[in-house]
Amino acid sequence: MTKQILGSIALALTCLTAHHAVAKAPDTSKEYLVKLAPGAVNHFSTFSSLARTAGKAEILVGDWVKITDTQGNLNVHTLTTNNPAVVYVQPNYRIKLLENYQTQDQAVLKAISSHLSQAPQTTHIADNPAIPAAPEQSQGEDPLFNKQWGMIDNHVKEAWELANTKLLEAKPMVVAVLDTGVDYTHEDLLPNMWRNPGETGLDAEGRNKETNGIDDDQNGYIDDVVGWDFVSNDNKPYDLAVAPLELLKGGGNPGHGTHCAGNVAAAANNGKGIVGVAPNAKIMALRFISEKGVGTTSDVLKAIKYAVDNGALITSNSWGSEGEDPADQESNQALREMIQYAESKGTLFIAAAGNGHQGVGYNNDSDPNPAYPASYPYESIISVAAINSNGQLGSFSNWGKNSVDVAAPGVKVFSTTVEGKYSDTVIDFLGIVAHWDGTSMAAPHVAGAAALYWAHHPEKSWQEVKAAILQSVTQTPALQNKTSAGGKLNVLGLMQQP
Ligand SMILES: [Ca+2]
Ligand SMILES: [Ca+2]
Ligand SMILES: [Ca+2]
Repeated sequence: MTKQILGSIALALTCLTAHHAVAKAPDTSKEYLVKLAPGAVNHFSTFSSLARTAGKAEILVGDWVKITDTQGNLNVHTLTTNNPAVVYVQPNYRIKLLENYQTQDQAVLKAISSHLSQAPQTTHIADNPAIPAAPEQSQGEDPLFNKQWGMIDNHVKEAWELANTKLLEAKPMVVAVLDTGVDYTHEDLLPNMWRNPGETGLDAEGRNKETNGIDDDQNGYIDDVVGWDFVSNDNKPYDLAVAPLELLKGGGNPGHGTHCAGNVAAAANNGKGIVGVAPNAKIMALRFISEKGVGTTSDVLKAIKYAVDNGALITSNSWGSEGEDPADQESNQALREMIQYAESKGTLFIAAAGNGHQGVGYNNDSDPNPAYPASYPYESIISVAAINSNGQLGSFSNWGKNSVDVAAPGVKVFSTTVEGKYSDTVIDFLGIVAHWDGTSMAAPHVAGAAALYWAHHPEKSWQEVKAAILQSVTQTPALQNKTSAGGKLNVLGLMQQP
């Protein structure tokens, strides 16, 4: 069997395996997101009449409600005509991971079956572990730093030197990683997990707020210490992953969120593992994509709202909205409004530019073929393409002179992986090798860079932070007509900006 890089053919696989994915993923075909007139959410008669027609109604965020058609007789028309308070109706669009490692190669599938019958693979799915206490600070070189070509290329250590004294005193920036969850027990991530100040310490009766079963900060979430799991609706946003063979057979989550989180803010100089671009930042773990690699718009709305309302000024978004109609400017109106809400609160939205266009050929130019959410026309979005260690665009990476802003390391990226490990390889099995390749890997580098610079310049606005990132890029011919900034992320250059 010839070796192949599966990451680069993920696009074709997505296309071929669409019907399998539908069978395994949550069925959102009977779900609608409905926007009501201002205040109508609080009118019991409006809401109960909607619930009566539909079967099930859930208040989401703002004026948006999720309607589940349990009786099978609803459509956009019936929802709007029978309810004068309804302003807008849309599908509950599915959200997916940008990378897919599922194969349709019959020879490979046969080899997997044979292997599984001899040595059954357990998946990594386990009960969510408890959230450990924040550890004592340890010191020492990070032994795996030399495997992080992206950090070396960006001269992150020299960049930290420029800011050292000031950064030690700076208030840590909170970066929300909206993804499959994070292995918050990982030795190199645990020290930099966000600890919700409203849910730590002791309550009036001397109990630990982290575990007292009370929503101490009254934000609507009980004991939300490091973030929230919007899939299971609990306080343990652990990154449930599937084993490599299961990935090849059925797709799913390879531990995506944990890999992304490491490049944002893995602990530095702690004698362990790797470093993130912003080792002074804190990671807020918001899980809305399940172990199947799929999530919903309704859950990401709640996750973005949580991030913004609980102190994250930067969100890292390595995911795509599926099935939107580029010709319809309002297609996923609910998601658009939530990103505008985040912008109105002064938040930067860092988005992976996307890997190819959902199986439609190999035209990766996002200008004529927008990929969402990266291509939405909001200023607070920074859309990120992926480059390899030679500064060339990854063959899978989207680009766009007007619609993609900057490129960052996204081919064979080394980072933290689930169960306390580190790797640049997702699958190395039966002669098949797939590395951690993707614009998903590139976006967290930019999220980390934004956090590092912003902590150094807390007086700056999101507009100024974005401008500094784009102005400081290393210009290269390869990226000249492929990104609006014409170059690749340059963390050292960014920290030299005023
Ligand atoms: Ca709470
Ligand atoms: Ca509590
Ligand atoms: Ca480390």
